[in-house]
Parts: sequence; structure tokens; C-alpha cells
Amino acid sequence: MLRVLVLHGPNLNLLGNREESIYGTATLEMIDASLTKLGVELGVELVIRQSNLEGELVNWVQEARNGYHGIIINPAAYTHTSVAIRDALAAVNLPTVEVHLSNIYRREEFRRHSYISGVALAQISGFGPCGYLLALRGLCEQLAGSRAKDLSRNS
Ligand code: CA2
Repeated sequence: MLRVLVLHGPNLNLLGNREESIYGTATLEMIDASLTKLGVELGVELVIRQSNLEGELVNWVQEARNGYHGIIINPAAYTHTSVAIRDALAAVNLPTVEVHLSNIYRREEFRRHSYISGVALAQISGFGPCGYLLALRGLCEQLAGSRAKDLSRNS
């Protein structure tokens, strides 16, 4: 069974309570519930975590080496600052989809640069909570494709 790690960065635990005009009204619990439902439909095991701490996110990315096939991450503000998260993702070298609720390229200048995108398989930005579902579908397609190639190579 495919296993995917979903990581939410700082302040995303506040979703649905403030800044609704930018991030919408869905809470993180609602986003996680819809991801979990899609995971069941797709037959993928999901582990979902949120942290406000950069080092904790780095530790979880490193741990993904043990038994995960891919990562979905919204690094939130660390997107624009964290060489540490980028280095951890590069080190584990798992297919990673970077998700943003808002379109970061339509916002303030400092949000238009991502340290993460250069080590990600793909970035989804601006679709709100739906972006996480698109990320899971896209990642699963990609992982299924790589598995099929491996099987035909080894047969
Ligand atoms: O659009 C996104 O998903 C972001 O990753 C969200 C981050 C922001 O720093 C990035 O530039 C883009 C912020 C997440 C904080 O979310 C809040 C939710 C409610 C109230 C306050 C913050």
C-alpha cells in the first residue's frame, strides 16, 4: 500500500478562524478529513501532521525515509525562509508536492519566492483546500506510474 506523509506548517492550525478572505472558511480539521476520505478512496495510507516549529517539520521530513512513498507539504511561511526544510526534502529525495491555499504569486513580493519548489515534483498554489486533493491525486498517479515502470523493468 502507498504511504504518503502530509505536513502542514506554522499557523495553519488557525485556518477557518481568521483571515478568511485570503485562506477561506475551511478549518484544518475539515481539510484533513477530506484528504483522509480521498486517501481511503484511492487506497493510500495517509499520515497527517501540523507544526509551528521548523525543526519538527525537518525531523518529520527526515523520518519519511522510513516507509513513505511521497510527501505533500504546505510549509506556510517557511516556504519563503527555510533552507533547512528544503535541504531535508532534497536529502530524503521522495516525490514531494508543495501546496499553497492562496496563489503566492499574486501576493506580497516576499511570498513570491519558494525555497521548496526547486526540490518539489510539483507546486499547487491558489486552489484553496482543493489544492491538497489535487496534490494527492497527482502524487498517486505519479507513484503508480513509477511502480508500473519498476515492475516492467524487473520482469
Ligand atoms: O497560501 C498558503 O497556503 C500559505 O502557505 C499560507 C501561509 C503563508 O505564509 C504563505 O505565504 C502561503 C500562512 C498560513 C497561515 O494561515 C493563517 C490562517 C488563519 C489565520 C492566520 C494565518
